[in-house]
Amino acid sequence: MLLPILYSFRRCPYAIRARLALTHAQVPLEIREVLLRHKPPAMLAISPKGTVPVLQLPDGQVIDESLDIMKWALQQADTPASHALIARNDGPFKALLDRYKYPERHPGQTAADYREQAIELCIQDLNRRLTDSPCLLGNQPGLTDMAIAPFIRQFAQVDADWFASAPFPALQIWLNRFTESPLFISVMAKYPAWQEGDAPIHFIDGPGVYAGQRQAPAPQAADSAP
Ligand SMILES: N[C@@H](CCC(=O)N[C@@H](CS)C(=O)NCC(=O)O)C(=O)O
Repeated sequence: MLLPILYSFRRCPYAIRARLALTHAQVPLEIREVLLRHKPPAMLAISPKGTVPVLQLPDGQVIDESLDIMKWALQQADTPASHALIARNDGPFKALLDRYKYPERHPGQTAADYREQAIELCIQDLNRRLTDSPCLLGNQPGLTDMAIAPFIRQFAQVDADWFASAPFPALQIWLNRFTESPLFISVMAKYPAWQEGDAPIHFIDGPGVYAGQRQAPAPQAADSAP
């Protein structure tokens, strides 16, 4: 059976959210782990912009934006509320996150300055929303939580001690619940980089999240995805 193929990079927050949605929806697929410094020609041939994730469907259709992959997997359009939160995350918050992670690439302000701006823009508001309900748009985690959580995880990891003692209890609980969930743990399994001619690795192999080849995820070190 021809399966969709997902070009992915384990630590990339965009690829993480695509894998979350595909796994949540139990879409059987083949996963190809990509080294960003050696992108496979097969991937560049179908998506010359060269970002991961890229999903290639058996009919040849290519979806190369993580949010579009999520919407395809969940067969769901985002609501206006969800759209606003995700746009803020992917736009100005991601820009501040990059500055907070790599202040040396953005001289002029300190990491603490960038962190403060991220708090005012986004972190405070997410914490307030999560004080009102356990997930961003209600009681159940959905597209919005899956789209945003990988980026808040990176924000928390920049200075884990600081984050653990920061005054955002509802956000901390939400993030812990997310990173400890079987869904998140399953999508963080490690795979060797894919090379042309490799036997397919079935990421989701029929019903059930835990495919045969899946290795137990390694303990998390601080990630430094781009
Ligand atoms: N808007 C894209 C962004 C994807 C993206 O920027 N992915 C990064 C990895 S986290 C990437 O592939 N960068 C290309 C590179 O580093 O060469 C999406 O949502 O899918």
